[in-house]
Amino acid sequence: MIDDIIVTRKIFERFSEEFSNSFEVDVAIAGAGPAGMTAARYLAKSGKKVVVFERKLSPGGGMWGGGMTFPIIVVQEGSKKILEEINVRLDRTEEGYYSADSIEACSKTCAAAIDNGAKIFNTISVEDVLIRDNKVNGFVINWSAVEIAGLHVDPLSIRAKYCIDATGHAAEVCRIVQKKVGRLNTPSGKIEEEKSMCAEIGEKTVVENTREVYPGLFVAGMAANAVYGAPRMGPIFGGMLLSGKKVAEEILEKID
Ligand code: 48H
Repeated sequence: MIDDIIVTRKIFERFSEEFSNSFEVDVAIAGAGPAGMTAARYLAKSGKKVVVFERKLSPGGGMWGGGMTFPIIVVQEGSKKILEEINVRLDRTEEGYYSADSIEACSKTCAAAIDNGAKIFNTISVEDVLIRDNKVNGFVINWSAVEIAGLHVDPLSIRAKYCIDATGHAAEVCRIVQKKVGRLNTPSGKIEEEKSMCAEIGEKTVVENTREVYPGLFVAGMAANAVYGAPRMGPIFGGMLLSGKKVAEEILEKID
């Protein structure tokens, strides 16, 4: 016999326990794309308490769809190790270029973050930040369903020693800080905005642009190029993975 109420209680009790265990963390990440999930994996592997908030039902961001929905991604020599570490099978196509099944790369990237102890909450959107003493020290979150329905429902907050904006092209968290605080650590003090496609430059700059953009807030992945005015790069994902690894390393150097 299956008791429907036991099923309901199990879901509610386990969610309550896991959610309340995530109210104060070492690192909070907005966005579960390749950059955010790779950062989550390395941070959690180093013993940090990590929570990821993802607006959509599925984590993985833009990596599922490969290039124009052909489910294949390309990575380059310097980044292939990040996928090899999690047993993604790579085909060497030409000198320095490797291809992978995007569904394998995406699902293993997500699984590795979870296996190392990161907690992902899907269907939750970051809608604001907590700021104390001119430092970002947490996220303000709400159900994506509330956001999508446009309901007037106040959000909740979580505290983190460091936060990462890994929201992709939109750079949503940096945009919020720009709007509410007025100044980011960029040449103009504002978001410089993403430039048109150039894989060669975009792949290099996405790693260089991965940094602390406001005290307590790091930017990684496509959001880093949007914030610092660099090009997009199409379906080559090495830069996203390297950016996720770099942001984890930078935070690990700073965190208590
Ligand atoms: C919670 C949010 C919020 C929010 C957004 O777009 P992503 O895959 O981002 P990256 O930087 O890891 O990877 C970028 C890559 O996918 C890409 O777009 C490339 C390489 N483009 C090149 C080109 O030329 O176009 O993932 C970001 C995730 C998504 O899942 C969003 O749903 C989520 O962040 N998200 N989650 N709160 N406010 N905003």
